[in-house]
Amino acid sequence: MKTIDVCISPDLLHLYKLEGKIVVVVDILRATSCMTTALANGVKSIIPVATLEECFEYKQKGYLAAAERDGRTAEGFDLGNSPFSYMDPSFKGKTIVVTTTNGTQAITLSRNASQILIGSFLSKSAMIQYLANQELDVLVLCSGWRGSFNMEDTLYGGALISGLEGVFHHESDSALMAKRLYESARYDMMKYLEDSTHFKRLSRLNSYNDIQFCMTEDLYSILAVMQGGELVPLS
Ligand code: 3SL
Repeated sequence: MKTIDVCISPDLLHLYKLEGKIVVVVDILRATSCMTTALANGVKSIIPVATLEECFEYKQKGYLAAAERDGRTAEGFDLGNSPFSYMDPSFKGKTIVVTTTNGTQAITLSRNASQILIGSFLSKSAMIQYLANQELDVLVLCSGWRGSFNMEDTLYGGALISGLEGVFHHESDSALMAKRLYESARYDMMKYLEDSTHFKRLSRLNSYNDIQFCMTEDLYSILAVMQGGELVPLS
């Protein structure tokens, strides 16, 4: 049977083999939820980059550039990391270059995977349906926060494991923990997360509505896949 595993922090990624695997990168709050939202609202593609400098170089070439550091929009860029800002109708058909504190770093680190997908609760069921029909093993890479574990990304890993029970086999403690976490939280994830670090950090930054939106399940059926350095809708 195919296997599914969860890497709870990019700092632990060296323990995993990526070659021959599908890596689902997740940064629920908020990077990968924003990417899903952008593509669902007609953005043509997203170029994820690790540094502010790279992002700024693209901006100088005329690209729309989004940059977030520590939850705030970085100075000098067109937009930050609120999912609502990616719904702007004028962005339809455009490419947006994005750098964030954790999510775009995790995407960059996944480059050796056979396929890179973007995870979010917003399209959870579409991801489960897609993965169920694939032949490759899956690794869910949680972006965490500056190398630390976080609850929301691990919850998403658990949601995939739970939804793929019987189709994928899991044997690591991180996969088991993710699944148990999701099973405890699934009926009220907002309540479950309310004491967690990034929930509190974003609430302090008046981004409670963003959290609520990012924790919404199955608003979209679109999935983002990496193709030639750009995230595009999976066809
Ligand atoms: O680190 C990231 O990738 C961001 O999603 C963090 S924040 O939610 O924008 O603060």
